[in-house]
Amino acid sequence: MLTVHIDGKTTTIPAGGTILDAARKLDIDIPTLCYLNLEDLKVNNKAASCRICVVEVEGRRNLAPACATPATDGMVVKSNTLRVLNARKTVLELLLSDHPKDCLVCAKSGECELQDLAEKFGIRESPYDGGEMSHYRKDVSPSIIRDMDKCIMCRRCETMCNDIQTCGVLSGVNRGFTAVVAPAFEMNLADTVCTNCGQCVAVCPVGALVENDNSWDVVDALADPDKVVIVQTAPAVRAALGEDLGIAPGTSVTGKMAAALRRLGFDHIFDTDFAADLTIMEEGSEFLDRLTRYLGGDQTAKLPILTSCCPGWVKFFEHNFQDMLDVPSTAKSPQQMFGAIAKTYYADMLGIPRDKLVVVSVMPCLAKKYERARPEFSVDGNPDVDIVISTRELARLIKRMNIDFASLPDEDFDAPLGESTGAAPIFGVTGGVIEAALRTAYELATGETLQKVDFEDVRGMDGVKVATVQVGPHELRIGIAHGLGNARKLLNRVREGETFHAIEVMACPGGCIGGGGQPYHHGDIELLKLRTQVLYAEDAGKPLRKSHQNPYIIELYEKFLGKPLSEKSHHLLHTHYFK
Ligand code: HC0
Ligand code: SF4
Repeated sequence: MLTVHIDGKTTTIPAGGTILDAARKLDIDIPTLCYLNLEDLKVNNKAASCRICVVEVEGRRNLAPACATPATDGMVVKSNTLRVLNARKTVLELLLSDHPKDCLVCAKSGECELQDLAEKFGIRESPYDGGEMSHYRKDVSPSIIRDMDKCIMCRRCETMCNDIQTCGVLSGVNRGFTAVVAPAFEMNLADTVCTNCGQCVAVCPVGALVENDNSWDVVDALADPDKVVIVQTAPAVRAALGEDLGIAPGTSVTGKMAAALRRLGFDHIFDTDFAADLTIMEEGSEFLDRLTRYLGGDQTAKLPILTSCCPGWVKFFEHNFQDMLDVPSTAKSPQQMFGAIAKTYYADMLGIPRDKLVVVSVMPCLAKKYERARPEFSVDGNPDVDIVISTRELARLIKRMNIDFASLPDEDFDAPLGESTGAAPIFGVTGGVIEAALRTAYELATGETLQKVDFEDVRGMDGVKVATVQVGPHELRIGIAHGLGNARKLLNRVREGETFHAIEVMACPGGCIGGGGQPYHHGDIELLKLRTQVLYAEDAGKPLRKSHQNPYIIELYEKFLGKPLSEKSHHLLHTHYFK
């Protein structure tokens, strides 16, 4: 252990730690911008490029960056001298000299770490203004807007994309004022292998990477008297929406969210959780079909089945595992199943044509904006899902409409597409989709009632989990990964011949609760755990906890689909993948 003294306080940290580690242990606030070290998620941005964290170290002539300077035993550090303060002010003035001043209309305004520091340091103008400034074209993908004039070269996005997601899309290019982080050959994001996971957006400290905001499209739809506008909310939204609306983290806001959506003017308030139950019916049946054929010696039955509900993951395997495109489940995601059922079954119930119905999704995810725009999810140019907004965008809409969220009563979703079992909310947590599938697969395979519905072995925040589950006479080997780098590791194990029967992958840390469209979590693993608890508690509190028990799903099959994997189900609820 090393003993470190900072500003007259003393602490000990393990060898290899930095001055910043010691300061944080002492609750001494040293500002950072490029720093991003999330131990639990194995994220470590080593750029040390911004220099805002400089401190004085006794015995050294130059100021030292606290984030990148290893602590030594007995080190004496001063973090709050006038020299330090002046150096940090100069760093900020230089950063601002090459940064647009359009905070009034910046998507990150109010949540921008550079803006916060400029305010804290009382910067009102920069003496370095007036020189050259970079001007970079805006790059707009269905999910993400890159406004590189605002890039401060902290490289947090690059670390996230390359080291954690292993997508390799982003790297630093150019020099001087034109230096930015960009795809190879400065291509548009939409033309690259970007998965739209949004994890670069989740860690960008400024407004250089933001979501493609569709909230005004929702307002336009709601204002159109010729349209019936319905909304579905993803499982993970309810676990985090309150954070942006003044409610303590870890509080379920399911009822208030339904009430707010009703106040916003949606005609019917539905739930993606309904479609999560439907997904289990289709994906679970597909799994049992493949398993039965596989065990019977059918060489064409592909195992492990891979979950296919996360669109970032789907695009990732389409790019990186082209030899395995027949392995994922063909089931569409719950978002897309909801859209397909809404524009057929439900439009018929209402007696309206599909193009009179507008389906809006609220998602924790930016890739869902890309997913809804995939051409295979449209009929004659009319998409199954019309508009996707993120959790953050919904919070903004609620504020914009002057809805006092905290004082709303708890209200229910509408029937029939708003009812769900406990198996559905846990979709939003890593391990949850496979747990939900196991509950149903067990009962369908054995004909017995599952006594203990909690599959503890598939829960938890480890990047890759492997569990063995007994289903009747079969011992099933289950793999689970969250984060695309972890998914790559797991799939490479499959390629090398390791036996798995089913694998769940979610692109984002912790699953959808850590999605790129959620309130910024700043890598706070404790916050992610609180969100997780909300969803497990919602599951535990439901009277029905297995998807096949959902009475509205049973009715949907009786009245419309026939049975899982029927011709109609295949047509509406299954998809295919592209090289
Ligand atoms: Fe998810 Fe989903 S669980 S991907 O994370 O499967 O976005 O919350 O909506 O579609 O249900 C996201 C969350 C969903 C879908 C569901 C799945
Ligand atoms: Fe990389 Fe994901 Fe960002 Fe695309 S969205 S650039 S894959 S981190």
